Amino acid sequence: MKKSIFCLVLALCLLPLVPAIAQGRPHINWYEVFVYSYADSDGDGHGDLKGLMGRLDYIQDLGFDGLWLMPVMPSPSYHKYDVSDYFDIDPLYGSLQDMRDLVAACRARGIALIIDLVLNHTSTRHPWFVSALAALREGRLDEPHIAYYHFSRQPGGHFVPVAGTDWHYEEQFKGGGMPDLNLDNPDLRAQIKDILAFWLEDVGVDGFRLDAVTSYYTGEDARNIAFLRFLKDTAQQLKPGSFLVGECWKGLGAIADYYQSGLDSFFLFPAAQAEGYVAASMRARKPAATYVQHLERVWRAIPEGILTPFLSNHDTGRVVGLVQGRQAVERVKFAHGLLSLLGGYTFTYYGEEIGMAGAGADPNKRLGMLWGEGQPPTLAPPGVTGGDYPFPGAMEQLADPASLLHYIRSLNHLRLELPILALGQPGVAAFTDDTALLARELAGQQVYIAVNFSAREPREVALPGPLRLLGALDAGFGLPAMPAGAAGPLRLPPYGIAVLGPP
Ligand SMILES: [Ca+2]
Ligand SMILES: [Ca+2]
Repeated sequence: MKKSIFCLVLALCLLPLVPAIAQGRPHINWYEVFVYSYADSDGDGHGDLKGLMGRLDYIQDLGFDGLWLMPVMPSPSYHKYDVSDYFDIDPLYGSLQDMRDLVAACRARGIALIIDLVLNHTSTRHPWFVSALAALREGRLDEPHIAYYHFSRQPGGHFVPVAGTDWHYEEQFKGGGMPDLNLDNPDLRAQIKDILAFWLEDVGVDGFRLDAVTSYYTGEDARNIAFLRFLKDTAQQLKPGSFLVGECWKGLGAIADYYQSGLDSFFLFPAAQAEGYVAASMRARKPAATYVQHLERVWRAIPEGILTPFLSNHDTGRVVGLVQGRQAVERVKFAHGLLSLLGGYTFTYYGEEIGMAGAGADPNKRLGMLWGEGQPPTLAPPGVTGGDYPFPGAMEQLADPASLLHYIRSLNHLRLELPILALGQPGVAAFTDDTALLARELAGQQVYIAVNFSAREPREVALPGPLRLLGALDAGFGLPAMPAGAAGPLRLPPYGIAVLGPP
């Protein structure tokens, strides 16, 4: 066994880790829901807030204690990433009262609720933009909303002509009907404060997932970070302990820099997708050694911030495709297990718990949740060209203890029982080509996590002393066997993961 240098670092500088959510316990197992495709309460074929509310027992039973809703504000698009009113709920999803009811129902279950906040751009249908265009066409250049956007007479790469005028507007997500906002405008900043106050105080959500944070000021990381600090400070003043997580779709170094903003966390994009840490390590010739290298790089780059690892979201291919799991569900299970070993807040995209498949065009990744027992999913989003359901629906998987759903449920509950897995200071005790013994330390307590990366062979892992089995995950090959006397070695089945603590 090679000793990792990281265990030395771990021993020398164990810092107390302060959870990011100040009020109450931190929420560590997050579930991303596309309301449009989740659960329909009124029979119109589209998901809605009341439908989601009817599934909160399911979400809670799966061990999720945080919920991220993709945009719920009025918008002309099906995905709603182009907002036309920041102070309401899209009528397809329900009403503000439904949202307040959902907030209360989540709170009663101990589930934190955050919503997508899209501030880089609005819809072209937003009244601010409509007023600005009308004024430009009439030559009223002092109309205040013109300064909410970036209008120019110079055509350029990301500038789109305004019909009937010689003006152009900035649009970073070109062709989407999404004009970029001028986030320096003081009146707009005041509006943004009002938006945060409305959702945090009046509606009562627990925070935001901040969309496209590197596009606020494209190519200007320092200004993006400063704007994020403004958002975090504003949210903190309005509602201490509110949770803000940012979409910084960049490499590890850039993500680490963005933690300077004071935001609670950033999605760890390098862990996700087919080339990410998890899927790439599973394909590697020396999977454990490869994974440990990734872990140590991440922990060095972001030594104090809490990570937000995920495997897939609404913009990426689903996990089944990332790990060739269609004929080998144990690969999908192990990928979820491995992800959680990064530590931090894990985010699971709806439908991953049943192994839904979808890649390529965005709508393929956003199909209706399959509840099963003969219930049809919600209507497919416009533009679907693929995606399917390789495994049974949620109700069938709930009844099968060997299902993918039950693996994720066990994983989430293990993290809830042992928050040290998510929030502890991480380290690597030892590793071989295909086994690893990881460590977590929090408030003077220590646990070890033993992992067998082999897909076919059982492996033995030497233990540093007598330990007790605290929990284990069975990917389909059985549970680990604890040796007599508890001093090791521990025998792990293929893809086995065991958590061990002091005897
Ligand atoms: Ca509906
Ligand atoms: Ca922008």
